[in-house]
Amino acid sequence: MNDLNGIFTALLTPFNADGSINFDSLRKLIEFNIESGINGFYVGGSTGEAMLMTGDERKLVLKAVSEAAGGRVKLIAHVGSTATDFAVDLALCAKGLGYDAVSAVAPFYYGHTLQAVKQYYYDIAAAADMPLFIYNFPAGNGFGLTADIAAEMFEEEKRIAGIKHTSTDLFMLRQVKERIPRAVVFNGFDEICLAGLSMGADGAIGSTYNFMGAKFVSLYNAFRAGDIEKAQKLQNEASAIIAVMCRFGVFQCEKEILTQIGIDMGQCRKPFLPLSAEGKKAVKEILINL
Ligand code: MN9
Repeated sequence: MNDLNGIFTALLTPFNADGSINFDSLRKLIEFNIESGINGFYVGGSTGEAMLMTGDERKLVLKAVSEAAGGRVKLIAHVGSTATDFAVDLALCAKGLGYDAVSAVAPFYYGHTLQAVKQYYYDIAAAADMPLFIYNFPAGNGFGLTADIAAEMFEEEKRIAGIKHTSTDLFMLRQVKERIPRAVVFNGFDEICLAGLSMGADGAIGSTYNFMGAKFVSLYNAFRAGDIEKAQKLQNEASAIIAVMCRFGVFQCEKEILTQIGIDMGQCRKPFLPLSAEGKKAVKEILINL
């Protein structure tokens, strides 16, 4: 898993005005990101609005991305779902398409027991027989992964390769790295990317990399080269932009920014609300400073 590291864009899904997937824009977005120097794509996650898509749509996106990327960057497919069988089906699809790894959010909605959550991951790993990244997103799904639980899971299932850590608990990130040397950990909140890297993250997966990939690649390289001052400057610049986006809707702002720079992204699916007039004004300011 040593080659899965660096900056991964959590790929947005562009939609047409009628709500269908805009594959032309998806290909443009992929080119734009590869040109920005990112190391890979995380496809079909929260940012991709996968939870607002049908299973068939999720598969079509997985296929379109693997074809367009054509082996130039690494690919992780997010296959998480409320039902193990759905997740397994998507994982098999990703495997057939040549993805490097799969990832899954814990099964949400029902308050499952820890044993049931673990079994969900083991079933996906066994069926797909490929590296699996636990998508740890406690604020989004209510399942609180701990370093203890992670250590048990990595021990019990060797195909579990890492964690996408979308949490501000960086002490836990460090504990995972200390206790599970083979764990590959990606930082999940872009506004603390540098902090995550400094606590031992191997890379970062994020939504704002859709349009700020070049900035975060520079940040990553500066950090690895030991130029902390430069890395901090880049993080602070990015965080100022992200702070504005958080006020108006992160995905809506990302889509508006990309649309303004020439990649028609359309709207987020309902129940996301469209970007407000105030949000559009804020995006204009962001664009001036980009
Ligand atoms: O994939 C994203 N996580 C979520 C990562 O959206 C839950 C992040 O990139 C955030 O969108 C970003 C803003 O909070 O850090």
